[in-house]
Amino acid sequence: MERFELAVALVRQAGAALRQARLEADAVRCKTGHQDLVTVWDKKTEQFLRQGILNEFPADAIMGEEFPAAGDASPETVWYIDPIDGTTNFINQHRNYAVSVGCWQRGEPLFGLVLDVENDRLYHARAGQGAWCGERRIETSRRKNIPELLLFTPDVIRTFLEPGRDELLRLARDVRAVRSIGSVALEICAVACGEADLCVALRSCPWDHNAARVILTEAGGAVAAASGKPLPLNEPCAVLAAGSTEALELVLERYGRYEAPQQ
Ligand code: 2AM
Ligand code: CA
Repeated sequence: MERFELAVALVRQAGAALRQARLEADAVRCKTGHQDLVTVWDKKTEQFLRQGILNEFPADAIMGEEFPAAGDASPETVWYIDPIDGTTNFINQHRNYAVSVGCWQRGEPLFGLVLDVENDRLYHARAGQGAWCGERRIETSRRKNIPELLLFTPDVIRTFLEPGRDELLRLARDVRAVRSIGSVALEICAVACGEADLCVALRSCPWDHNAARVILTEAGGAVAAASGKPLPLNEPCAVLAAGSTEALELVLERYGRYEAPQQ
């Protein structure tokens, strides 16, 4: 089986298990604080995905959220996996969470998969072959008139209301509306399918955005670091995603380049 087919099968199986999952109160733990959570299901699902990948492709490296990076120091093929993107939603809502799996080879994207688990919607893209939601081809909205844009962010308070966010707050006031799902992967996919026009995620990790960025760029969109620099592959970064390169550049030009403070 090829990597893409394997990934689709694993992600679908993981989604089916998560839909059945019921959380016991003691199955939730705080990681860095009360807003950064992990459940037994995050760990179980990541283990399941890792096992499935490494059984077939033992030389591949995996960067996932819940376990230390595995594999070669300079591997040819790297997988970025987030077993549950939107863990808070998984716990409190049991919807609006995703399984995210991206795969890159020699620094170039191979494919990205983001499963909106409860809606059973699989966003997928292979490099050079367009972006899809299930059987449906998707593309970005192409809107670039700022007052018409819908902006998604996974964390409204940190994005707009912390010190040093004046320009981002001005952007929030100038766009048509701000919405939050609480899952970076699903918010970037919302831009990919034209349901949103911009996404600003100031604390995003490679497993949060690398699968979705392939889907977005295949759908005609663009991503960059919020500083305007290219979005790195292997480091946490403040992410700006838009429906087109033009829209991305317009936002950077009018609202400045946001340099994330050192963590
Ligand atoms: P998670 O659910 O996988 O943790 C909203 O909280 C979004 O930001 C989610 O996509 C969430 O991913 C991500 N997120 C939460 N805490 C984070 C952290 N400490 N660093 C980076 N991303 C985080
Ligand atoms: Ca996660």
